[in-house]
Amino acid sequence: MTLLADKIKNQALNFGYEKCGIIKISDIDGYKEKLDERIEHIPEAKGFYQSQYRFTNLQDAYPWAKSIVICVREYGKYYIPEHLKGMIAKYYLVDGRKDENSKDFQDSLKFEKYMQDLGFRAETERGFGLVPLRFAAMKAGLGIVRKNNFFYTESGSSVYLEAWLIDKELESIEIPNVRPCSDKCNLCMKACPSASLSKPYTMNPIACVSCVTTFMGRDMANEKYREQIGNWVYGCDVCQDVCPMNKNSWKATEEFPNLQELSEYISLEKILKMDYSFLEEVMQPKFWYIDKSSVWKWKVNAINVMVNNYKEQYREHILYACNDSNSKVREMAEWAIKKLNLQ
Ligand code: B12
Ligand code: SF4
Ligand code: SF4
Repeated sequence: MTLLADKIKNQALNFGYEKCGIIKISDIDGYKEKLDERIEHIPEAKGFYQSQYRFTNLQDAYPWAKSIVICVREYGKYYIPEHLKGMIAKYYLVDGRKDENSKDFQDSLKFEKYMQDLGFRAETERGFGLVPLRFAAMKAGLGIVRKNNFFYTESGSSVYLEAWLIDKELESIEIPNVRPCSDKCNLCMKACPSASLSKPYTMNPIACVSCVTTFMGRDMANEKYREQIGNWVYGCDVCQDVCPMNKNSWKATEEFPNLQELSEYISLEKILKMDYSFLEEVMQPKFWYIDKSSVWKWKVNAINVMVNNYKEQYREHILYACNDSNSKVREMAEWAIKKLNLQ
């Protein structure tokens, strides 16, 4: 490791990252093979994964870039409101990628500026990223990928990844110090509600509850995995929550900005009564996987959970949703009434 690579890594740790590595841009070449392999195993996911091929030609897309700085940051340090567990995936509740109030976001900006002040060109994208993040983190030796496809460090899988393309040739690679999955363990696969995780190291994004409740799910009443969604309104944590390698890894020692206040506005019943201005202006910027024009999905997803686990107290709320201003919500509510025989 050069002195400069060492300096960057140390600065990342000073800014709160758990780990930081640097790989050559050409180290990412093997990702195409992994993506092709995924599509070969799960042919129905071909359409979904088409856009991921943007990660396979980084040298053409960014001819100035020489290396990738890849960082790991823990989010298992945050307190999660009890009533939202099992309903909204934990990562999305404490997602600092675009939240200007979060220290994670501020530190990311500071770290980027630090690299730029060193005289580098350093670029990232604080959404889905510019590079295949798990692959880059594996190549940098910062941890390992487990059978549930998640990237783990010593702190488990409640870590997210961030990367910058830089125009300087540098390298900083570690040797991971994490025990692999035991040959016998299949707890994550057994627990996956929709069999998206049917085999080790692969998954079907179209069947994944996390995808169905965010990007997809435009016709929930006829959704193939509707019942398997269970109680999830947005995202899914099952294959991580059951993993023994995550046991006791959630520390909950810090508050994520504004989460406690916001959580008081969220429950299945409250979602059905939410104003569209609240959904668009407060919920959407935080939970940005559902775009502004699709915020009706929150209500449809909430009705689906009410149907999957019906309680008498939901009746009036489902009836109320029959008068929602959005036709998708009205249709879902009417479908629920028939399905549950409420009238
Ligand atoms: C597309 C995407 C999705 C899609 C599809 C997921 C998928 N697994 O392909 C959907 C919408 C379903 C999704 C959902 C979620 N996502 Co997502 N997603 C991404 C994204 C943008 C690209 C992933 C991708 O390229 N997939 C294609 C496959 C082929 O590549 P891969 O999974 O990255 O890596 C595999 C290969 O590299 C392979 N591999 C490489 N080398 C080797 C070597 C060996 C020996 C083996 C065995 C395997 C192997 O193993 C990896 C895992 O299979 C990344 C961000 C990014 N820029 O990378 C986030 C990312 C993967 N998502 C993330 C998260 C947290 C989630 C959710 C947990 C959120 C939630 N709680 O609901 C869910 C969980 C669903 C799930 N089971 O994956 C995190 C994962 C962090 C971590 N610790 O691993 C990432 C890295 C975002 C981030 N900034 O941190 N996601
Ligand atoms: S996130 Fe949920 S649905 Fe998706 S693979 Fe994991 S357990 Fe299965
Ligand atoms: S549940 Fe078992 S097989 Fe799955 S990732 Fe965890 S240790 Fe590996």
